[in-house]
Amino acid sequence: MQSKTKKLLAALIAAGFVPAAYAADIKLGVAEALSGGAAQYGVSIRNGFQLAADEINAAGGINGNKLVLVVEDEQGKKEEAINVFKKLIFKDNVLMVFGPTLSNSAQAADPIAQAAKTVAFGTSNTADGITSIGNYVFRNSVTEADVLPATIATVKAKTGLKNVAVLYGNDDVFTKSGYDNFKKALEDQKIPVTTTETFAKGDVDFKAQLTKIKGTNPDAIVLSALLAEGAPIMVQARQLGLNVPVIGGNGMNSVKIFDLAPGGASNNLWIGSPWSIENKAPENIKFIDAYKAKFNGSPDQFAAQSYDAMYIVAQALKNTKITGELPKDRAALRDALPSVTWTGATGPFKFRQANDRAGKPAGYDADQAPIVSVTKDGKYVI
Ligand code: 1QQ
Repeated sequence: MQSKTKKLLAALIAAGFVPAAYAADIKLGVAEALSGGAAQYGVSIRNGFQLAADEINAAGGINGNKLVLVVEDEQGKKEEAINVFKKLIFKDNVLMVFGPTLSNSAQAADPIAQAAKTVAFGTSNTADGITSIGNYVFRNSVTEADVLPATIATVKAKTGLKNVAVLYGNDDVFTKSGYDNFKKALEDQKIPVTTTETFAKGDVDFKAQLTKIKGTNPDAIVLSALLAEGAPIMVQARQLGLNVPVIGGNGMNSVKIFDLAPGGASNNLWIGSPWSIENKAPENIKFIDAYKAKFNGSPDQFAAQSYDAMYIVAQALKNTKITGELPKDRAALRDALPSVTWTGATGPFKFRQANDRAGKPAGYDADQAPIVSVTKDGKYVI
């Protein structure tokens, strides 16, 4: 485009006469928890998106068009996720939205994207039912339903556990869904539960529940928690002399646990994930090296999944003709996404269609198998 025409177009966009999608930039919304307790995950997620978008742009963008991220902090709160989704979709006119960080927020905000026929792509939502919201809802995060049975089976095989105590947060979509799936997996694998205890978001003292658990002498603790509560739970369990394995879900799968539960308190934590820092596949080594160089620290699963998600969307965009008509472009991106396959930091990836509550086809889940790791001296090892 000649510079005069470019200037005129920029003026028309600024004055609101022409939607921004007419520009050659492809605007993608990023709605993640960048402050508050869930920022433990959200900052890594944002870093993964930035790294991938920078790499894609440096390699020529999408058919010559540049990816531009519009990043918003949804604070890990569902009301804020709703606000941010509305801003990105209706004011910023983004082509699609990545996020939000927590399933708790996704359950509230994704219906807005669905109603606006705009893709909502979660890279960290693992609760049941998120992709039942509708056919514009995608995720590449592997669900608790897919991960937890494998995690339990591995710990059983490796430690010979005979029974477990269960501890979960009963006021969060993810921690409750983790509990439901743990319960089912324990029943299916015929592992008795010695006691089931609960906590709520914001709790800081878990000694009452842990003392009760200790009294039942379990072989392991099954824990469905986010880091904000899960890390102090590990610290207090170890203080009480409860040194049994802790079996966690996605919320406990972060290198932040080593800082939040220091001095060995984080040892013997078992989690399942498609991503491991130990995976020596070339795509993963490239990702880890590039992440370290850009952010001066090691990546985690959350960064790996957002990094891969950006490439998955880039693949879909390469097969989408961007016309500048936003509703048309949003629908075209949705239609191009389900058939994308991609081998990235988390290994080979493809989508699997989910059903809604009535059993009709809805959104898309990740079709990926987990690897189970255990923490040892500040590392997740396979
Ligand atoms: C969810 C999760 C959290 C651990 C996201 C960071 O898996 O809320 O679904």
